[in-house]
Amino acid sequence: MNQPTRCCGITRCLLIVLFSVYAVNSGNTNWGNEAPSPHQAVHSPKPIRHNQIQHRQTSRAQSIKNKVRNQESPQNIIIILADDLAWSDLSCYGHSWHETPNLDQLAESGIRFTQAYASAPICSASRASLLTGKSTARLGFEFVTKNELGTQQIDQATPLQAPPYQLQLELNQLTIAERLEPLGYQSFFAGKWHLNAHHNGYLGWSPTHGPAQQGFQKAIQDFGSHPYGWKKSQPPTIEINGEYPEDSLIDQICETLAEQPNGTPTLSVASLYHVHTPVKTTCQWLIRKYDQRVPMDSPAREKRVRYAAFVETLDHHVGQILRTVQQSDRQRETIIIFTSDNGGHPEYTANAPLRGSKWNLYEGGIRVPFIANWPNKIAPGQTSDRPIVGYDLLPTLLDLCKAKPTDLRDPWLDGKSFADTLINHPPKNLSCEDPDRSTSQAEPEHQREMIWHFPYYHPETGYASAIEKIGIDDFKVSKTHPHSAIRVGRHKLIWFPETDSTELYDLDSDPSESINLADTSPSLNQNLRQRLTDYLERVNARLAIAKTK
Ligand SMILES: [Ca+2]
Repeated sequence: MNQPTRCCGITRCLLIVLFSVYAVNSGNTNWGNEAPSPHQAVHSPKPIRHNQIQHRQTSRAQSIKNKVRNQESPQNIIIILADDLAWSDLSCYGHSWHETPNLDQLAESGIRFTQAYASAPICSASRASLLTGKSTARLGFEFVTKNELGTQQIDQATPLQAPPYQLQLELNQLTIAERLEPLGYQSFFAGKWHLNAHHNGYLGWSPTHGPAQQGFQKAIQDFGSHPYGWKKSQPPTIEINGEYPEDSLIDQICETLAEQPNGTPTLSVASLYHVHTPVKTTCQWLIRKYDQRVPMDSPAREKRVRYAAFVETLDHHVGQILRTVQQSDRQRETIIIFTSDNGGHPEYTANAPLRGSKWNLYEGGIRVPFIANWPNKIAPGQTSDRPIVGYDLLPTLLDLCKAKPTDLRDPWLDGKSFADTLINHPPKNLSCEDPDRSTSQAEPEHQREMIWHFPYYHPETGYASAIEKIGIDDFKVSKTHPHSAIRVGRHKLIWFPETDSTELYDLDSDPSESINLADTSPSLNQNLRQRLTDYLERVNARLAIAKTK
């Protein structure tokens, strides 16, 4: 079996380890010294050499800060990451009964992408890719973290064996926080991490591979009002229209954003647990509201009523964050990115017109909402059909923050900057940019490759009873076989190693992936298959391999 590429030399590894130690030791130096509350697990700073480190950090940040300000880069970057939110779930993406006024407003005053993708159809892999700018194939991180090392065991005989589980994002991988730190940015992470082996309970942060070890100076672990945070009994229900339960995660995110000092460039990642299962709400008024709205003949109606309440709760939380930014005097210098880590859950939401769902590489599993808002730079009311993918975010932010062009051309990055679409929309203004600034200039957009790689089976429990065919709005979990995909221009090819077969779709004319062109367009099929194979070989991707007898 091939081993995943590991990209650093010894010197680079040492530097990264030293930086990680420094990041832990200097944690919380930027936004005050508040004591962690009982529900909060902040990575504590060690007191040694605290003042010295803080002084060095502050003076360095000050000099770079002035440079950043002069170049009109965003002083404040906020990434709001939803969990499992489907492409079609928001009202501004066409949902007919979900009410999402805050996200709709964010889109109306910024830009909304209609062909944005997550890097993976599943949590951990998608998040690892988003934070590093690398594909899951290159990272060798294609599935979700587990409690311990092992290999996938399925309750039905399968011809292939998936690669061993990956338990964490390795420390030698540079995250967005670590890439922005040399440009003077301080970083804050709150919420769902899911990039280490579960520690002290499901989704618990590890003391060795948590956000503090990956470049975030401040980090808050808290489940808030999501059912993950419920104790043994369900909290009291809320009957009054418009009232929501207290959410300690959102409160702490807002407090931190409000405390961020003017003049310090910051990156904040608000990684929210909604709308991931378990889909339970204490807001009875929302249940009543959507019980009136969801059509009586809707499949999975009861689940969809609860899910609608969940989506509106997510929107409420985003609204709290947006209001905090609006009430600060940093709003015009703040870029807000909103997206989801993977497609919608098949049992709870309709992904139509897209085929598939979370856990597979049809469009419903990977196409997600993506909104960007920056009052100073992004023209309001824009919509873009440019295909972008989660691993593009890191080079895009580096581009906006005026990283060196050589950093953007890092051969280990898979992402391409789409900064030109953000700040120069409509495209006629592209000539204002230095062509060396954006990597997207280096390759014609219609030739650009996007890659997804999922060499696993799913579900691990209940595979035998899962439905065989992946359709549109199944409202059931289906069997996912190992598969990989490539999109170039309007075409997408999916390769299934079990049968060494391919499916080829024209996404412009057939977004539902219903007409397989593999046999009728053999030349194109062969071309994309070869490009996918070449890429997987080039990055030494881990493959599902034949089982030994
Ligand atoms: Ca997810």
